[in-house]
This record gives sequence, structure tokens and C-alpha cells, in this order.
Amino acid sequence: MKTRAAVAFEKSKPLEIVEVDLEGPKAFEVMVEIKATGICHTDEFTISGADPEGLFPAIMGHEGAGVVVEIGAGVTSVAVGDHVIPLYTPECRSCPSCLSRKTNLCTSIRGTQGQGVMPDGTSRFSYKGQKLHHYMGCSTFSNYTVLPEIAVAKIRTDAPFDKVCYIGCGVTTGVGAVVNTAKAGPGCTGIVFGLGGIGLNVVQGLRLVGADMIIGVDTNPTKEAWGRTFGMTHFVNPKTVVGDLVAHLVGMTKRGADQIGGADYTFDCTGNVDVMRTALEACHRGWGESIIIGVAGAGQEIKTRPFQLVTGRTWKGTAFGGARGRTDVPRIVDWYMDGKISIDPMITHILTLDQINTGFDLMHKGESIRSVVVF
Ligand code: NAD
Ligand code: AHE
Ligand code: ZN
Repeated sequence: MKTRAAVAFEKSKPLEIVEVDLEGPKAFEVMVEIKATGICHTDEFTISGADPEGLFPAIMGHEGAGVVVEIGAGVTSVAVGDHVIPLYTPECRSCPSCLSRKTNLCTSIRGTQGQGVMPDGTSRFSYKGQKLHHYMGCSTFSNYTVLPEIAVAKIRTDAPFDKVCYIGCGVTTGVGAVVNTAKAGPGCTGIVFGLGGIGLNVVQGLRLVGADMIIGVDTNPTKEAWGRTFGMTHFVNPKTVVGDLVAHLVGMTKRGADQIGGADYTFDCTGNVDVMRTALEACHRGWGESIIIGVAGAGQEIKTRPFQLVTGRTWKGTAFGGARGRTDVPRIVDWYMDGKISIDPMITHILTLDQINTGFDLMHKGESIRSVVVF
């Protein structure tokens, strides 16, 4: 069949909106009509050429929601008409990683997913006879896409696609980093570096668990108001700090009899390796945990003095907020529908597929939190 899609033919070039060919689902695959998709900074990261796994031509997008329109042989967990959120971190429930209960990083199809193809090693997408790569196993910048059955989460049918698509990455990543990865609890202190589409969800995750102090750090002063909307209690713009930023943040977190300072939890939501170091060093001696969410390009490395770890700080990372998609995503949709978490104000721009490059322009200018393309 034919479907409209935004194709990244080459790195660092605007996406081209064209009609592509899409093959139907094979065994254990489903075809989904994507109703809405968010634009995440990771799409920009790959399009820019910084992603060592980046493949071109490809159909990007990994933050979608839609309806199952066709199922392949053997599919039992979803049916035509089901509402679903595609999962770039699938949940097969049978690979060693899923069975370990220690990680959400299902490994059953990670190899082929990283090669931009379906589990059988082939692509369902082509354009004028040329193969197009899938992206992160999702390719939600296409009106129709094909996914493995284990890479869709079935959700309730009353949830609005143009809002819950954001649960396909940003919301789950940010809130999950607090709840699943940090396992933060009431009374904690947290510092969130980067108040964008991910960082604001970390802020609301910290509010959800009852954090006492939520410090937001962003070089864009317009992000202060955004942070406060979702529970941030203090804002720091590194550009206006006189002297050392770590010392400044540690000073802010000295409380009561504890004059050592440093946050219980810090989160990098920028992808900047220098910020990652600051985040690690701004967490509390003895027990502070720093969680890396941002992704950094090929060749980039993190560093700190080993002393920072010897003295009890922990450096961690998280993908998709540690969430097991088929199990946790429907619950997060419920949290949204029940008013426990907020999504609507963060969706600052609704675009058509033809306007998708505007979404990336808004991201570059720091003018959007999330742009959502509605098909
Ligand atoms: P975004 O562009 O919406 O937000 C980034 C924010 O960081 C902006 O507000 C920007 O002003 C701020 N910033 C940039 N440089 C800074 C600095 N030096 N100090 C402080 N703030 C700074 O991006 P996003 O969609 O929120 O994504 C954030 C990062 O998270 C990206 O690297 C993205 O690829 C990554 N990400 C990771 C996962 C995961 O599973 N680990 C999931 C989604 C996104
Ligand atoms: N391809 C990059 C890695 C990018 C990365 O870490 N991606 C996250 C999701 S970002 C969502 O916006 C992820 O899920 N990582 C786990 C995995 O298996 O990729 C690189 O550096 O090679
Ligand atoms: Zn993402």
C-alpha cells in the first residue's frame, strides 16, 4: 500500500514529505495507523548525523499513538481496532533481559532494530524501489507503519492520540527516570539539568513522588516559568551564576544540620557531556545519584575525578525511563486520564505532516516544549 511519510534521505537535510510503499505485516507483526506523533530531540540527534547508529534513508519518529489496522499471522496480544502506543523499547517477556527483572532493555530484537529493519532482517518501507530504513523500530513519521507485536502497548480507547503520543517517549522517560530509575521518594532533593520535553517530565515526576526541593537548571531563561508550572521550586541559569556552578548548586542544597550539600538525585536532560559531569558532582557525597537521560553523539565521552565516585556518588543511565512498555505504558496513560500527571500544556504546537520541519525549527530556537504532528 501507499502511505505518506516524512523521509530523512540524507543526514542534516530537511525531511521530505513523500508517498512511500509499505508492505503489510508479516508473522507476529502489526500495521498501525499513526494518528499523532511527537517530535523528540533524539529524532533531531539522529537526523543531524551525530548518532553512530544513524542510517539513511530512513523514516524517523518514535513517539506515536494510533490504531491497529491489520495483524500478521500468529498475533494474539492485540486486534484490529485496538489503540496502541509504539514501543522503541519492546517488551517480549521471554528474553534473558526481560526475565532478569533487572532491566527494561528487552534484547529480543535490539540487533535488527539497530540495523533499521524488522526482526526478519527486511524493511517494510520503500520509495521508488529503494529500501527505506525503519527508525528505532517505530517510524512514526509515517501515517501507517509496521511494528513487531511485542513493540506495541495496548491503551484505553478514550485517551486522546494527540496527547498520549507523548507517553511513547518524553513523558515515560522523564517520569520513569524518577519513579523507576532513581526510585526517588518523599522529602528528597532533585536537580534537573535541561527543562525541555524530557526535563519538565522529570520535574513533574519529582513533584509526584513528593520531593521537597526541585531545582531546574537551564541556559534558556524562558524555561523558568515552564519549570515552575510543573513543580520546580528553584531555578538556576548557569549563564548568570558567578563562579563555579557545582559549588553554587551544592550551596543551595545545604539544609538544616547537613552542611555538606548536594542533591539526592540529579538528572541530565541535555545530552551535553560537560553538563553530565556537573550533574554528577552536584549530587550528595555518600549517597547522591546522578542519572543520565540525554544522549550524546559519536566520540563524546563523560569524565570526572574518580574521587567523586569513591566518595559515594553513583552515576546511572536510563532509557525510556526504565519502563517496561507493554506493562507500564497503559498505566501511565491511566495516570494522565486520572489527572495525576499533566501533558496538555507541554504540547505547545500541533502541526500537519507537511509542517514537520517547522517542528524541528521550533526545537532549535527553544520555542517549543513538544510539537506534535497530527495526521
Ligand atoms: P529539548 O531540546 O526539548 O530540551 C533540552 C533542554 O536543555 C533545553 O531546554 C535547553 O535550553 C537545555 N540546555 C541545553 N544546553 C544546556 C546547558 N548547557 N545547561 C542547561 N540546560 C541546557 O530536548 P528533549 O526532548 O527534552 O531531550 C533531552 C535529551 O534527552 C536529548 O539528548 C534527547 O536525545 C534525550 N532523550 C533521551 C531519552 C532516553 O530514553 N534516555 C529519551 C528521550 C530523550
Ligand atoms: N543510537 C544512540 C543511542 C541512543 C539512545 O541511547 N537511545 C535511547 C532512547 S532515546 C529516546 O528518545 C535508548 O533507548 N537507548 C537504549 C538502546 O538500546 O538504544 C547511540 O549512541 O548509538
Ligand atoms: Zn525520544
